[in-house]
Amino acid sequence: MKSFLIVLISLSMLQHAFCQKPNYQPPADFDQERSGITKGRLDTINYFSQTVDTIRRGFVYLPPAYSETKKYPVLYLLHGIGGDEEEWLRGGIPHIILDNLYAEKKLEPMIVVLPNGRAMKNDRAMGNIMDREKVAAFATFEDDLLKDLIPFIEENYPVLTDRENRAIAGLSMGGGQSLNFGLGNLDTFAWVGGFSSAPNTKEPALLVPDPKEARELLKLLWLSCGDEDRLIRFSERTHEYLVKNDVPHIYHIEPGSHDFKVWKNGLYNFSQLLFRPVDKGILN
Ligand code: FER
Repeated sequence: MKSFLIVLISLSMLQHAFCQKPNYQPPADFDQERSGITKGRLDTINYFSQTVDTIRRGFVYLPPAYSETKKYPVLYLLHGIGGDEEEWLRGGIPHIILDNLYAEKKLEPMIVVLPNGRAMKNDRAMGNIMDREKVAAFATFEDDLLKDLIPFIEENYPVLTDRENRAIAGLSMGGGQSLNFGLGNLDTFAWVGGFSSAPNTKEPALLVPDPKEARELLKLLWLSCGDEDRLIRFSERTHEYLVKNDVPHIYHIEPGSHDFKVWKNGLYNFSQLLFRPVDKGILN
């Protein structure tokens, strides 16, 4: 009887160990618009940027059952080099993915901000998007975000303003920005996600100069990429450094290239982890 119990307990522990790592596979209909569910609301915002000295446009997605008498955590969600503040809405349909997650009660209510990450007067994704000046504007966005956009959101929406209630994530160029700005400002962000992060990602030792601080302050650091993405080494080298320096994170490589299939899946999975206790068993 005793050995039977020991076998039973060992088996359940083994199963527990194997079950902890999710496979991050979304259900087939995760991005299909559903009828009969309560939808969130999409606002257009226009905020004055001292950094760029102009009025800048963005979007805010409010959760279903949004109430001004509550206070919400905030996710800043950033686009890529070929996009602007509309890129996620056009290709990544975060409003639909998140509406569906809310309907299934799989998401902490949060406000999602979709800014334009090319912080310059003409921030349209036109002409040569690889122009030095335009690429540099993605770095300038750090100041716009911290000094102009975040204060605007905090003045105009009912949001929680501590670091543990602020997340940043993005795709490609926006993934690099999220890693650079998130890890570079741990007093502001506790949740950081990079989907297929681009060459603008700082090299690991500059990105995480103080692994102990990162270990202590980060709630969650998520890195994902498609296995056929030509930019995979920017995620890979970051992951290797984090492993070597013992900074817990999620490193998820999935079949795919540099496209919205991977980014939508990144949002689907990363968003569900936000603003709630993280099971240490899923971390690298
Ligand atoms: C580069 C290749 C790709 C680069 C940026 C990207 C700044 C960004 C891609 C994207 O955002 O989709 O050499 O340099």
